[in-house]
Amino acid sequence: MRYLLAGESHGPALVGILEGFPAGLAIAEKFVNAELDLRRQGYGRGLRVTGIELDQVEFLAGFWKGKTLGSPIAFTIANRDFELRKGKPAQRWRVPRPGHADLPGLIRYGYDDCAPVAERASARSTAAYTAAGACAKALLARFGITVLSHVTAVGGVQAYPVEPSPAQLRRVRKGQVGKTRPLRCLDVQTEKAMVAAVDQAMGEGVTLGGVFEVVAFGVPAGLGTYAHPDRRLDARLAAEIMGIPALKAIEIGDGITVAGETGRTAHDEILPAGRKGYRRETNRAGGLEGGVTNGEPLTVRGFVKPISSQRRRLNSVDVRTGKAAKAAYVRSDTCVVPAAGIIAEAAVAWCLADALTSFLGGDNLDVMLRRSKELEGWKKA
Ligand code: EPS
Repeated sequence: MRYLLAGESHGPALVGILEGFPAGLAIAEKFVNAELDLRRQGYGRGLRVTGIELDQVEFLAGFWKGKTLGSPIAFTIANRDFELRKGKPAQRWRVPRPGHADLPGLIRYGYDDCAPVAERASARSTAAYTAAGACAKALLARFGITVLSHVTAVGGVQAYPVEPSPAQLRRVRKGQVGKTRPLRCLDVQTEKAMVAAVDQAMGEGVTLGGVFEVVAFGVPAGLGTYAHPDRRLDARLAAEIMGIPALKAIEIGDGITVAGETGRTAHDEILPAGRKGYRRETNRAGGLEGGVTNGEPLTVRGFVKPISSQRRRLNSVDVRTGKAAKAAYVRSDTCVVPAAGIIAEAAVAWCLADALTSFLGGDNLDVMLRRSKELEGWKKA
């Protein structure tokens, strides 16, 4: 499967073309819009996403009587900001923000202004990415695979590690719409401390990073391959998740922790289960061994930096004069960690849908479903 996305942050619309979906899949715009809504939410999001953008997807191609044709899907998401500005271009600015693509981007493309860089090097692009991931989720749902996320740290405030169930993650997901779980953290007390940390950061005009965890449930064993580095599922996941703006690191399973342990505790011992079956009592590998899924929940953590647009402007240089100046600030978010979790769900869903279509033959949904039934034992490790 492949995708191509385009669109500027303050241009008329974001657009996407998705290829490789099987024929016969229903994808409701309502479902995609609910995912887009979640991406806009979370405590500490800025005015643009909470007050201006509505993020409604419109499918333009790839469907016949409500189901995919197997041909490319095309969609668009309008930028309401563009209508409100009546198409007026974004302001020029010449003092790059440390941590942003502003400076390396203008060197790369030969601009004398940061605005054209920030038009594309903007988290606005992740709305289209989330829509692409939502389409992938619609496919995965037909095979009983669900991809969910939660926030485990904001600033220095960390939640106690847990192995969440799908029901728990669905609950924090729903809660967020009603603002009762504003950061989608599973632990209410920790979440209160996280909210206080965001309030403090807002007051000080700085931003906060953090950590989210994405868990995919119902993933069959045998997706991905160890055969070549770029086809390993862990490598594919790392590339997609690190492609999300503001991501600086990822961890699969307990990857970072086990680096400090011995081989005695680092692995998930294989136990017999029924006739020719296997089971594990731990999931330190995060559902992936050798770049191939092993039937356990797939678990990936993403580490998000504090975003670089902040009211407390850092030292920088005016690219026109070469003189010291304070970095530009317009309007922005204080904390994007829950949003990054939703975007990373899209990344995980996309990689899994790609691996699934390559395993089952991705042209026709009915054939894929029949094939997956034939491979019954395949579902569980
Ligand atoms: C962004 C800056 C803000 C964010 C934007 C990403 O936009 P603006 O400068 O227009 O207020 O709101 O994110 C989104 C619009 C979005 O949909 O996530 C940036 O500089 O990356």
